[in-house]
Amino acid sequence: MRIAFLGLGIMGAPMAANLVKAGHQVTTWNRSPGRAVGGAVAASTAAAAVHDAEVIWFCVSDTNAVEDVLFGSGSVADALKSGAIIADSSTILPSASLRFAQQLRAKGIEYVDVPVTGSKTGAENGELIFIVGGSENVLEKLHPLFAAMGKKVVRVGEQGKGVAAKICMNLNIGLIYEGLAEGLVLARKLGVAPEKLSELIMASMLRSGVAEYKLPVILAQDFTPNFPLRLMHKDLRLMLEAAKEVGVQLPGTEAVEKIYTECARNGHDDDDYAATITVLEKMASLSS
Ligand code: NA7
Repeated sequence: MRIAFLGLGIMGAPMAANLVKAGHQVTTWNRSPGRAVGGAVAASTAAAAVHDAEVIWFCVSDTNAVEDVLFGSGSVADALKSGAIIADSSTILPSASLRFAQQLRAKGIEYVDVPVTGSKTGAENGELIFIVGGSENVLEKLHPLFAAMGKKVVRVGEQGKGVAAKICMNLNIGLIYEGLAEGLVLARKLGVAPEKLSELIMASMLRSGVAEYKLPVILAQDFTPNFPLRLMHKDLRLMLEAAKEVGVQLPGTEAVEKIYTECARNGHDDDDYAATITVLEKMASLSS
């Protein structure tokens, strides 16, 4: 298939590389020049990347970035032919996703939300889980591409439901991780070694995917970003905004968002979100 891949960040670059590996004709574009994917053609503008594509895959930071690329100067929407499919893996506000789809449908362009879970490692290994929203008909056409980049596709419902489910999943990840981090900080302050608490967590019902993935990171104090804190912070804000739109209170999420604001102030934006523990440690006067 002829694919334009827009956004070669931590997730986008390995996803595009896996499409090339699967034999697709990939043209890439990234806002800042100098990012390339072996075997793909690099275009100098988004409009040039998409003009001949059957599928346009987005993987950019946030709602504003998607809107900019779709409808801003050098608009992708204007460069596309009727019948093109846009698959958006960016995690954005669900109501904005619905709005984009409506605007594009008026031009004969399908827009489906296909956010992912699995972090950098999942993207590199082609083991992402796609959490998708859109008509079965359109999604069916994307199956060879999902297969090239992921290990599972879950259709949540119509357009917009994929990204809605995604932010609810990240709500869980963000809050579970913060519970883990706070437990470890209090334990240390009470004289319990983090290694001992980790052993107990993994042997008991507290064991979870989040614990399994993040405990080694905490013990090694290695906060190289798999999922940068700034993006989880963006998602926490999305959860709060989406909740406000539908009249839901999220007091736990509000509390966690405040910790992320403190982390941003402490210069942790580009660390992995696991680095929130370092700020909790600092607040507890513990050395890292
Ligand atoms: P990264 O590594 O922060 O990459 C973000 C990408 O988005 C990168 O290519 C950026 O280009 C691009 N970007 C950001 N703002 C814009 C605007 N305004 N216009 C065009 N392109 C833009 O994020 P990840 O790859 O980890 O994650 C991508 C999405 O998946 C995100 O929604 C996550 O929550 C899930 P740059 O190189 O900065 O010019």
